[in-house]
Amino acid sequence: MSYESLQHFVELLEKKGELIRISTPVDPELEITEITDRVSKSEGPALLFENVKGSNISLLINTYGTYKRMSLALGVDDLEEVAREIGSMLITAPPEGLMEKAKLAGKFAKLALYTPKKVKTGLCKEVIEKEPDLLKFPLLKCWPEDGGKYITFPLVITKDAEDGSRNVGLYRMQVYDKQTTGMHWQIHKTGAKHYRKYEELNKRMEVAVVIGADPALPYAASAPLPDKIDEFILAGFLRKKSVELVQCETVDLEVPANAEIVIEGYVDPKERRREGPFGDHTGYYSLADDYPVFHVTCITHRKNPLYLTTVVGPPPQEDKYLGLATVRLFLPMLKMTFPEIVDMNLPCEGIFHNLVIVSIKKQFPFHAKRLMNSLWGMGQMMFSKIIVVVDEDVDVQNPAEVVWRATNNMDPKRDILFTEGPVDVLDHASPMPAFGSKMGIDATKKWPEEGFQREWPDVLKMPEDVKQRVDQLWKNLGLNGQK
Ligand SMILES: [Mn+2]
Repeated sequence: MSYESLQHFVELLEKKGELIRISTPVDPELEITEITDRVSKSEGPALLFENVKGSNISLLINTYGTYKRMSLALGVDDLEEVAREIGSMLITAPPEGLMEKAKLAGKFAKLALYTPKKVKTGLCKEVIEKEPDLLKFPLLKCWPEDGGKYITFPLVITKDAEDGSRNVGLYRMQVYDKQTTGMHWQIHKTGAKHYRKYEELNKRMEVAVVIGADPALPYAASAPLPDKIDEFILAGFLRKKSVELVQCETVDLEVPANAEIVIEGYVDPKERRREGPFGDHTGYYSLADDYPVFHVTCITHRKNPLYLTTVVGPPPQEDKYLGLATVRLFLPMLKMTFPEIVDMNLPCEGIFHNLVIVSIKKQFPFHAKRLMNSLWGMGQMMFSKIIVVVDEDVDVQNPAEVVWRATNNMDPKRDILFTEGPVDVLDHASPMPAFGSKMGIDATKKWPEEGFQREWPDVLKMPEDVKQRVDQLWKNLGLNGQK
């Protein structure tokens, strides 16, 4: 199902008891972070702050902060419904005949149904300000050593200078004054690639920034799509209805008609300004550095807009569920390339890319090492610092089981593989920024063909019939209340 706007989603959350309105005055400097941190760590509700000091605009946070709300944001009761649908669009074996090929093409053609539609006007045009002032919004200063106030959940829209392909990315924006912010696109991000082309052409790049829209949109912007795939098509597919776009006032870009707030402007080539530090999703400060500068030319918004924001910090935080959704939704696609993959877990405590645990149905000797190398060569999986590969019968969603099984099954000298390459820009331990080493751990059962000459023992397992007999006996054992 699709939501007409973020406020429509808020109404639904409120009906379901998934949102609390807070009318007590609170300070956007640190206080909202501390409140949200406590609530998100206890899997609490979305929070709508109606009385943020220094602003007349309400602030929405922890919107996606549980599995249930993440699912609701994509219009389903359980994310796995979306994963199954994506899986059914894909196939695990190449099509054999013409009929299969036609069917497959038909399934992908469904995506074309969800290309964005241009409309004349929308909610985001209710107020148009040509003398824009960013400081009227309830901007957060999240952590004590932060370089200033930040827009933390902006959808940053840019277009490729050559082919016009659109990108929607999430890059934090440090607000310097009423009409100037930083633009923190890291070197590997598509926004930065677009900007590099404009710099080569020595041309100004137009940018539009959306704050708050149908909840499928911010999720789509967070998803690791290939460069040329429009995030708005993914959003349309997720909400089962094309995203409606309107033309901006001062730049040649389109934005979602139902957006709460739109900030239009440009980034000049070569201009840089100190940005940061910022309390980041690693749970550490990312250091100050020089980044491009965004100049605001116009702000449009709904009459009573909601300011959507988030905080990141020591995990778990709200971003846990955005990351989780990505793992579940993208797993069917990964399985198409690697049918040996059974399941995958990127624990939020591993900041997603620091630790990847993957289970496989091992098909040939050294299969685990082959998979590690493949993953390090794939899109954003290249940032994986540690990849642990286990056999299919290990539940990767249970970290305790992974520790038990993986550490038993490995001989460090034989089973650890080191490699080097680009690492996440936020990695503070790598010897150089954005470059460092990665480690793979083959924790699968070792085969004779892999040079393992000893006997490999079975893992302990109680037969199902014994378990069932004990279930029957249970009430007579006087162990009520015990598991
Ligand atoms: Mn993209």
